[in-house]
Amino acid sequence: MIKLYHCVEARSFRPLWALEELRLPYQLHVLPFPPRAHAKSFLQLNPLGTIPLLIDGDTRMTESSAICEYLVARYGGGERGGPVAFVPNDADFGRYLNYLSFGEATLTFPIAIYMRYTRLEPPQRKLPQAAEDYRRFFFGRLRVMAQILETQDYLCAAGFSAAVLSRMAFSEIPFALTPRSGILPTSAFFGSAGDIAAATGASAPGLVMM
Ligand SMILES: N[C@@H](CCC(=O)N[C@@H](CS)C(=O)NCC(=O)O)C(=O)O
Repeated sequence: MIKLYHCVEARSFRPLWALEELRLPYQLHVLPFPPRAHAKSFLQLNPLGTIPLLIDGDTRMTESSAICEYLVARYGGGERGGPVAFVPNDADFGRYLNYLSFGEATLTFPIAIYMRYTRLEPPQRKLPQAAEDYRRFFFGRLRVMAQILETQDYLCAAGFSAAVLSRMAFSEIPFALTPRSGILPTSAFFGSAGDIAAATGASAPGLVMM
């Protein structure tokens, strides 16, 4: 069975959401954050100490967006349904690849700085100015996606895809950070409320605490 190592409110949310969308059986290992400090045995499985870690037979992956693409390409389509699987000849293939990477490469960096210097660091190391600068930076970048979603329901016209799954990893962030309401049509961006509730982990099948 597929195994996913996950921390709450972290990038591993992306593959967790993908597994739920694909309705795949999986075993979820929820770790305290950061695992390198609070779950040291995890370093034997992933020397990077980062989550996600996905193990599927002999396949081991540690990049959240790539895992989403892997799961959809390998297990999507057919009767199982779930996110759209793109092939090189599809008109939106380039856009799909672009937004598959956009979440991690372009959106997560400013979010990570915001999170670190508002929440994770102790009071004496908090940096309100850096947090505010990168909060603004994040929304400047997000606007590109908002513009696409003004004219269509999903980032790729064909529908819900791993490009949507790769949006920023922290599920509460859009609500916590939105400086003005309505920047994104959230139903298109997030999938259904049921999918999100399932993907938060608490009621997921095969839950294992480690
Ligand atoms: N590019 C990787 C980054 C993985 C990553 O840095 N994950 C963070 C959590 S969001 C982590 O495990 N941090 C703990 C640490 O660095 O010790 C991905 O997209 O999965």
